[in-house]
Amino acid sequence: MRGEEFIDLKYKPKDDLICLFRVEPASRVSLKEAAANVALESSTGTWTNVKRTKTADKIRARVFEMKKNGMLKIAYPSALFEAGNVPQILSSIAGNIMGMNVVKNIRLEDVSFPKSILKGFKGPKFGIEGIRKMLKVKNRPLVGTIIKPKLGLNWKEHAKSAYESWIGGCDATKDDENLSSQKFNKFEDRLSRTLENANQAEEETGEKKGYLVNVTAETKEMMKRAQLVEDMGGKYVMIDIITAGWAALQTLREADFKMAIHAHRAMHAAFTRSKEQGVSMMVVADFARLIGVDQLHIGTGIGKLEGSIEEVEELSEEIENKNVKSTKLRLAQKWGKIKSTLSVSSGGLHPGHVPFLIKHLGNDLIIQMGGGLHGHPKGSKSGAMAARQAVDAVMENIDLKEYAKDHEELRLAIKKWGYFDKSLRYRKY
Ligand code: RUB
Ligand code: CA
Repeated sequence: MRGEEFIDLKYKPKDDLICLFRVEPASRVSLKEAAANVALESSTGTWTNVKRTKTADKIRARVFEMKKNGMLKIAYPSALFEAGNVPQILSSIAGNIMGMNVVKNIRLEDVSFPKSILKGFKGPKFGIEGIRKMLKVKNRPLVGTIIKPKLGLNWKEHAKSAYESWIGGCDATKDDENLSSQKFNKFEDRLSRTLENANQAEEETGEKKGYLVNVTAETKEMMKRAQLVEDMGGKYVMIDIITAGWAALQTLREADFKMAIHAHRAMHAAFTRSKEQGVSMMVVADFARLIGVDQLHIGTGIGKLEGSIEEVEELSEEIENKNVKSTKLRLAQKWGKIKSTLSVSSGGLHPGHVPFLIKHLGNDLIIQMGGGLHGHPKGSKSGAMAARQAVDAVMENIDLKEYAKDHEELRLAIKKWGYFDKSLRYRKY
């Protein structure tokens, strides 16, 4: 068989990047042939024999585990990669191979980085500890909101909504993924007024308040905007990591601003959603942590967007733990000096979900509610109060309905949307 040398079931990876693939061969193609083609096309081979140099031979990828169900582990010697270049790594391990005719379906489930690759990246600047210090919140989950309506507010309305959310109890308010600098809401205007309001809210509440301002734009423009946020004393920038691109994210992180990076993942589902084809969210999360985002959206398991709570739990471990254990669809990873990234649960959430989220994802979490906060019957400030009350109730181990007896904002929220009781049964108020 052509490409036989790319299969070596005795190979013991050392300084290799490891990929876990699930492969479904095309009809009349054996798994072995499909596996060899994945390894060769993603490293040093092509569709026909070409005389290989010694180096090309030495640094070829090797399939070192192959299961009947199509699960493959492939080792890529680190010499295949340029230090600190995520687009180059992804063009190898998630490039041409995603569309080869010899496979009907192929999904990159996970990757595990060797020390030599970890060394080429900064990782998160703040990490969970740094974020908690910056916002002066010791143990509880952080409460965040996405200003809604996502588009259509002018900068004054936007800043006012953020202010109300902060004084109601939010630690962080953020722009939505598709708000950047539209005619009705220019970046500079929104930024200065919203930061002013953050300062005012800090004075009034004695708490720290973060504004996660979306700097997503063409790379040079994005950097200009990020610089402006730093100059104006902002604590955070937010970036849509998939639509802006990995190189843009690297540029932002490498600039080493004093601010934390909040990563939104809009568009990830275009390639993560299918269980048969594409690249998993686990892989997105790995590269995001490696480059160095401090906070990453990982889903809810309960809200408006696809993804089971088990998947979300695994993602949370992947980005928060120092040492990650392997599971059916996950490879072990020792993160070494790379700090943790804080999990963000967001998308269709309201205060009634809080017991479920904390139970499954723990306290190291940002719980973000957009519609579930600004849609409160009494408006944004009451919505924020309800969100914070829900977190306080869970921290004090009190059922939301019980807590709502003397917390009117929470009562109105769970009356509108329902809630999880202490045994995690979903109930109507
Ligand atoms: C939140 C919202 C965010 C999603 C993104 O608004 O729409 O963009 O959280 O999804 P709302 P994910 O609270 O009104 O649903 O977090 O899964 O990447
Ligand atoms: Ca991994």
